[in-house]
Amino acid sequence: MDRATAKELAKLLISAEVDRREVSRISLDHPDLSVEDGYQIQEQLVQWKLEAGYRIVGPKMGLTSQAKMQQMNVNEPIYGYIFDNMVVSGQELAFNELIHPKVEAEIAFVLGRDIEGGGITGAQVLAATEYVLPALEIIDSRYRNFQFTLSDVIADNASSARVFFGSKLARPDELELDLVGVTLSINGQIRELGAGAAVVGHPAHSVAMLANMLARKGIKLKAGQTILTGGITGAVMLNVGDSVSAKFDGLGSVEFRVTEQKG
Ligand code: 0L1
Ligand code: MG
Repeated sequence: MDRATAKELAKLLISAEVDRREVSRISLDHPDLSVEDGYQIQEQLVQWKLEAGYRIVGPKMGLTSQAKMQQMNVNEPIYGYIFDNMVVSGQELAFNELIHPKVEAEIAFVLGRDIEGGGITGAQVLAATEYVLPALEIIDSRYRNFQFTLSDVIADNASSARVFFGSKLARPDELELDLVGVTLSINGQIRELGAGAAVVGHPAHSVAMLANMLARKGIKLKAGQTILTGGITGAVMLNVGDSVSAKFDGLGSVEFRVTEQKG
């Protein structure tokens, strides 16, 4: 795909996000859209956000569960980026800023040292990690009815929209992260549950895969970045008025309410 087309398609996705409007998936008009094309569009989208003054908090991994990978017929997760304006402070999610948000529970890693691939292992990731913390990621595909191909969703920055971080930080060696149990409740009812192992066997393995994928492009993970490792639970559709609460063994809880607009 040429640069001008990638830039044009990135602009379409950005305007969908800004105007809070669903668009048709790109692959309908571009049936040959490849994974490489998807990342090329994503790069243009990231560039646009950086030029608009937003700052990268860190990359995120998506499609890290067996179920999601099988559904998309892939054996490697995808990545996107979380920007500073996506991190919600407080405990309210403004519905009118989004299209059709879903929530999923994740563990985030904050790096104390750079990680430069390839051949990075989970053990190397744990050694480079300053702390881990619980998170609720809000995904909000810009595509109509969350319908997309793998290349489409890569172009759309892996559906990144918002994130709530919990306040409890832990050293990665304080917990067995694959065994951390998580429940995700909406309005007091458990809707999803899982354990850290749902994320490609271990959340640190997800970061190692990310480092190795980025290394192929000459990009490294940087000290200070906060990395979302992928959904431990399935993603649940949100509605105005919902009270969301996720409990993480050993990592406390993360909670928020869905409001019509910013309070
Ligand atoms: O964070 C994620 O796993 C989302 C990846 C994109 C797929 C989706 O929007 O469901
Ligand atoms: Mg996610």
